[in-house]
Amino acid sequence: MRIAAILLFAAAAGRAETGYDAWLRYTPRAATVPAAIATIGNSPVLDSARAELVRGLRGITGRTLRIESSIPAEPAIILGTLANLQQLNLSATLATDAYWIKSVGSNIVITAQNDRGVLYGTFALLRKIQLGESLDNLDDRQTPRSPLRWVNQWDNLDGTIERGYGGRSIFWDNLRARDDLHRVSDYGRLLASLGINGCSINNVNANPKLLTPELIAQAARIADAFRPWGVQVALSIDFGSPQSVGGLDTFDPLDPRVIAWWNSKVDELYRAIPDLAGFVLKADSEGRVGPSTYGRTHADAANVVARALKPHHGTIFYRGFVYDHHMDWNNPKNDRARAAYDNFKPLDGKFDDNVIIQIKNGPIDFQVREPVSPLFGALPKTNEAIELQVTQEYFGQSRHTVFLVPMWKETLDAIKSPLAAFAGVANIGLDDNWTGNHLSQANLYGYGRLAWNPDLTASQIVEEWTKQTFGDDARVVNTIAQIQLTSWRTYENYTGPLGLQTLTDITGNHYGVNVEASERNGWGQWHRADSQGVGMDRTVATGTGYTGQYAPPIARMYESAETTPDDLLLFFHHVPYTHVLHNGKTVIQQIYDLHYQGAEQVEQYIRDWTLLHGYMDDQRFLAVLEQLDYQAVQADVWRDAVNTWFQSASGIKDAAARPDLHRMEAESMELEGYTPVAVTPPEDASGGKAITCPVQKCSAAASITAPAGVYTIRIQYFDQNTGASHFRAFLNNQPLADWTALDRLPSAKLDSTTSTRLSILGIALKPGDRIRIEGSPDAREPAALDYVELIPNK
Ligand code: GCW
Repeated sequence: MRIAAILLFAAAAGRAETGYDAWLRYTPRAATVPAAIATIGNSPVLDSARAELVRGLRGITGRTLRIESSIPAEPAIILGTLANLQQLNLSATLATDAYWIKSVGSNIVITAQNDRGVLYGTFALLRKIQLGESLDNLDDRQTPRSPLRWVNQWDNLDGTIERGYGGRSIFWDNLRARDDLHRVSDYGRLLASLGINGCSINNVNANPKLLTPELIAQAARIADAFRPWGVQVALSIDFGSPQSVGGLDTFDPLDPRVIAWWNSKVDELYRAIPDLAGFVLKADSEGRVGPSTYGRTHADAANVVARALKPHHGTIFYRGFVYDHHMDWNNPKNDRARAAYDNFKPLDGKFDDNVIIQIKNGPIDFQVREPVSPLFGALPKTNEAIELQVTQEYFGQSRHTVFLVPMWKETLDAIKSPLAAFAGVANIGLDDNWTGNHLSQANLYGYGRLAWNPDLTASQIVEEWTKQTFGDDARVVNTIAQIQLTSWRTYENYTGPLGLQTLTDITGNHYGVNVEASERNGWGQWHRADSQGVGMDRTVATGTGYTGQYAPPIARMYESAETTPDDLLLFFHHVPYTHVLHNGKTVIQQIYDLHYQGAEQVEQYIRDWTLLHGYMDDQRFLAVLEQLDYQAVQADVWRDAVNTWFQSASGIKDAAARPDLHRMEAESMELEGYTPVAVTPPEDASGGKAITCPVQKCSAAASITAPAGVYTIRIQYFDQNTGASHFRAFLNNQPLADWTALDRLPSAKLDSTTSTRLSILGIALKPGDRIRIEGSPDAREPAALDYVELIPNK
């Protein structure tokens, strides 16, 4: 929270702008297009295409297209499948969902092999217009690289979303589909604009009830809402269903009764949802049941379901995310990264042709940086899908701006084998702007664009997205592109550089810092940092042997610390803190420096963003400013916590000179009522301590010793989710600020997750001035304070 900035800009707030339209805003611009539209053929999907074109061009040109049902004499935009446009003598062979936009005389023809392709072509034409591309002599044929491009919702039937940060589910509430499903249709439109053709509508940690008749009927309503946008519904299933909802005494995939049960259940589903796309299955993973119960293989499990789907042309995505989360951490040969390959490699060739193995981009679990999963390309006789996580579980959970496309690009560029499908764990919910943060919409956009064409570059994608979402003023486009394109590196710098993985609370909320949370437990996200060194030895020579899962040239590169890129050094090697990196710095100094650099980069984003005031609606401008401001605070918290932890573990001091922050620890101030408490883990609070107020009102005061000057006063406090404490700050007894701690931060504890601050800008101070803070607890939140810091104005 940044007091002066918010007040300054709030005064100028204008038209309400929620961000609901995402990248489909269709704002006015010059465009010369025919005045009529002719749609040849009839279907709900073609109706959507026509309606979208009318809506889009009305927004862009201010004119409403005249609607024709046959090709008129005057110029028109003509929509129809190749089969329906035979009179135009267009000869082409187009794959399913591919489209062709072609100038024919003064007409613009949008055609495809199927209606959905026509819809995709329509969105593509509107995108071209919004990007200001020329419409002369159009001849653009686009074919999606993979036939199946899905999003996975991790939505629970009660309306919560696992790892969802954009609000509650748009699909479910209270064990039913929502009564009002208009958000589902609107989401279908967003997905169609990207060429996404499938959506699994419930969490992979699946509630087996979904396969009961009552809920199948609910799922059918969702499928109806999506259908006009060409998005086919899929379901996440629980492998124990034959027993838990089917009433059998077994779910053994080779038992004839189980086989019969799946067959009849799938037939029942297709009666309710004739275009059901298929299933997603998480089995034998993180407590989900699977074939191992009966000593069967993943192929046995996948195939029993695949064979039931086969007559209906359905597909099963079987997740490769299978590992033991009770691994003995004392055994240095144990390695979670090996799991997917070890489990699936021996089964290559055993899966039916409508099974797709869905593999996360990296071998662990959506960490801030991982190498590419060695399973890609290792199953030449099996269909593979890549699973990308659009929702920012380990990436600041929509409170931090992290544009994931550059990371996905590195992975996709490294995968040389064909991908049968894309699966993206979506980041949307009921929030007005869908994703909880305006800039996080770009991740959904980028996922969809890459699923269609993985050769697009990150810059192309961010530029397209920005122009459509925020307009094409050069300052806006350059600033936003620059922030987005560097944001992954920035986040990595202040969370877990050098291949450490995200140093977050692995057993908790996956949000705040907790360097040791990954160790001494069975989850296997170990970095093995101790007093001597850091990193996981995954080499064949002395470690877990993981590097041997890669093809020889890659295996050789990772086998030696010398040839492993610094970004992944600690993922593959255990080294002393004094190990020298390719850039000449020691590992420990690099950890310190990158954390400072990352935090400073976020400060720079704020300065850059501030210059966009007036270049967009105030509502989105302010929302992003506030979000970046909060991110900067969290980046400092991360920086201080990680650096403190490594300093105490390694015993090696940070060699760089850091700016004097004039920090006053709360526990060293003059306290009335407030009591010092130890914070766990200690690195989460400055000096390892905070102060809490056990009574109705407490205060902490101190005299300033910093030289006279103008400062930003930062008050670092804790905002738990157990109440809304009230604070007041005074300078020489004059009121300075007054605020309530009611941000939505995902923790009830005093820790890095709840550590936040208020900044008061531009205050003239001189030695001897007194700062006093009053805190009043609320419910179970004790108005805790960490420190007060004075930042001199530059
Ligand atoms: O990253 C982990 C998440 C779980 C998730 C699991 C998975 C749906 O923390 O919340 O469960 O991955 O991908 O199955």
